[in-house]
Amino acid sequence: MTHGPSEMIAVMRPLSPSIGRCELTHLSRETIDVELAERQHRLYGECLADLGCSVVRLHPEPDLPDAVFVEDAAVVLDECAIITRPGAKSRRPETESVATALEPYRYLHHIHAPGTLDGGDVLVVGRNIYAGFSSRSNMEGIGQLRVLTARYGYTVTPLTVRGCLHLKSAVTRVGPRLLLVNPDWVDPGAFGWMELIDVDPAEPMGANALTIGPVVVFPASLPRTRARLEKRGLSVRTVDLSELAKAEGAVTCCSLVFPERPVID
Ligand code: CIR
Repeated sequence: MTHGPSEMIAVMRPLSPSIGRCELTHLSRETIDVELAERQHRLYGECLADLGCSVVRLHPEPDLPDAVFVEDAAVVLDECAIITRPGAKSRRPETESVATALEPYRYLHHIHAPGTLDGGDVLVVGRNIYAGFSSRSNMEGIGQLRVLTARYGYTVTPLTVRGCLHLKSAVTRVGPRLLLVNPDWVDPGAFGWMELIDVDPAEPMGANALTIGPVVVFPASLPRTRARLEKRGLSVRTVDLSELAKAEGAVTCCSLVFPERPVID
């Protein structure tokens, strides 16, 4: 693992050559061009570095097809990190090395069986945590998340997601109290006190955006929703993750981005 002096950390993992055997829930299997996927993933990492992140690279896990999607293995809060227990059994061995990488920065908590939780189902907005009740995250896992985070003053609201893999396929944060949402996949009424931008109806995948400081990292393939973000005055950086999209991956899932705050004994 290597990282420089910057104060934002982005944990990433190299793409596994076995990605063609990834978990799929809503898409039919298509051939993934591993070389192109690697190039796109490298440019994504360069984009994060350019935005001021120190990239911490985990060791490769060539036999874990979905290991590049590090977001699902942990939830990093200011006070601690929660190591998840992914809903897909094939993904559970991914968490150990993510825990090792996060240990220098945060006190660690763990989700235990029979709970399941994918990081992609956890949206943090200030002290509000929204947790997707999905095919990957169950109420036991969400309940454990609630207990673990209550001591730090967070409230956890479970939300049912429909038609998509994770809560963050349906909604992400693009500003302090501004959300980008696909109202077909999650009930927008749940976010009553926040401002919402709807995805363009022609781009249902458009609700997944990665916000780093004042910049929104967004897929190049979704220009209509991008135009909506820009119209709102947001600064957008586009990345092309078309090959990882075939594995149901998007911009948030390839990194864990958080402020560096070493654990002090
Ligand atoms: C999976 O089904 O678990 C992977 N193929 C895709 C995971 C994407 N993760 C995310 O959006 N947080």
